[in-house]
Amino acid sequence: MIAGLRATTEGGADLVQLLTPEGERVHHPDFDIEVTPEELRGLYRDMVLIRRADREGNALQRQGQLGIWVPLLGQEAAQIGAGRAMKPHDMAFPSYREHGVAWCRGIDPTEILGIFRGTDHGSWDPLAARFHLYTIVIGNQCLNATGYAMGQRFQGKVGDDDGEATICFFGDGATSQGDVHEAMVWASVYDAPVVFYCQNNQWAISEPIERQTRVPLYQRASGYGFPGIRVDGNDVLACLAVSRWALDECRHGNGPVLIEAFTYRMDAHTTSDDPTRYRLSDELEAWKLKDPIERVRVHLVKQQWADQEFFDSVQADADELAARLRDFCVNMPTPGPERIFSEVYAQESPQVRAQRDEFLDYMAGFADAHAGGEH
Ligand SMILES: Cc1ncc(C[n+]2csc(CCOP(=O)(O)OP(=O)(O)O)c2C)c(N)n1
Ligand SMILES: [Mg+2]
Repeated sequence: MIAGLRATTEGGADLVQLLTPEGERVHHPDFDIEVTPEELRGLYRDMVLIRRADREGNALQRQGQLGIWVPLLGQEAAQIGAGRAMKPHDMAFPSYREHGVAWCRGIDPTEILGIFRGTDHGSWDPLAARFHLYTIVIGNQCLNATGYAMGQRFQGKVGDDDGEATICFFGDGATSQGDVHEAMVWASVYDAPVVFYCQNNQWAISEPIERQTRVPLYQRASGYGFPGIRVDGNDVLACLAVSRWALDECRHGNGPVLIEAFTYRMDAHTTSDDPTRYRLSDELEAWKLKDPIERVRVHLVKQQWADQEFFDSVQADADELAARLRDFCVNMPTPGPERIFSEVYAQESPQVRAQRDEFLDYMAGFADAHAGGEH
C-alpha cells in the first residue's frame, strides 16, 4: 500500500517542543531548559558532523566499500539531544541506527564502519564507552537494558544526583515485539532505572506506524504504570530537556520512563531499501520543512549567537571528518578467515585449536592462499 500524506506528520497537542521548525524558541511548563549560546552551538556542530558522517557512510556503501549502511538522516536531533543528556556513568543500549548517540559517547565514527563492512561487531569496549554494541535483533536490547538497569538498582546505584541510569534506543516497529513488552513489564515492576527511548520515525522498513498501533506510542506507558512523554524528535533542545528529566528521574529511583521522539526517517531504511516503492514524496517534503539542523541554524542566526566564521568552521570540520572516514574505510584491512577461531571463544580449547590447524593446512593448499593475510 502506498500511504498518502498522513496525519503522522503532526505530533498532536501533547508534543513537547522548545524550538519550532521556524527556529522560534517556545516555552513549556514542565520541560523548559536554558542553554547558553555555546551549548547550542555545540549541539548544532554535533548534528552537522554526524549528518556528514552518515552521508559519507551512505556514499561509501554505494561505492562498494561497505556491505550496507543504516542512515540516520533526519534523526540527528533525537539522537544528539538524548546522547548529550546522558551523564558519563549512565549506560546506553542502541539498536543499529544510533550513530549520533555513539558520537556523544565519544565513539569515533570510524569504529562503526567495520560493522557495515562485515569485519567486526563494533570495535569499542561497551563498558568503557558506556555504550553497548549495536543490536540488529529488533527490540532485544530493551531486555538487555532492563536487566542492566535492574542490576543498577539492586547494587544500590540509584537514589540521588550521583545515581546511574540506563537508556535504551529502539524504533516504532520494535514496539510490536514481545521483547519490548516484556522489558517494560519487568522494568515497571522492579522500578528499573531505564529510559525507554523510542524513535518513532514513522516507518519500520515499509510498514507505516498505522500498522504498529492504534494509540500514540507514548500513551502505552500508562498500561505499564510509568510516565510516557511525546517529544518533538526534530527539536534537539526538547529532546535534551525531556531526556535529561527522564534520566534524572531514573537516577533518583523514579524510573522507568518512556519517551517517544516523534521524528522521521528521511532516507531509506538501509542502503538495501528503496522507499519510493512504498511512500509518497509529499510526506518527505512535509518533513523536510521540520529539518532538525535548519531550525537550530536559524535560531543561532536570529539570536546573533553565531556568525559566518562559526558556520564555516563547522563546515570545515565536517569536510575533514568525511575525508578521514573515507581514508580509514578504503584502507581498512580485511581480516583473515582464521580469525573466527581466535575471536569467538574467550579461551582456546583443544578442539578449536585442532579445527584451526586443519583449516590453515587446507588454506595453505591454494596457490594464492588468503589465510593469515591482510589483503
Ligand atoms: C527480530 C527481528 N525481526 C525482524 C528483523 C528485520 N528488521 C530489520 S529492521 C526492521 C524494522 C524495524 O523498524 P523500527 O523498529 O521502526 O526501527 P527503524 O529501522 O525504523 O529505526 C525489521 C523488521 C530483525 N532485524 N529482527
Ligand atoms: Mg521506525
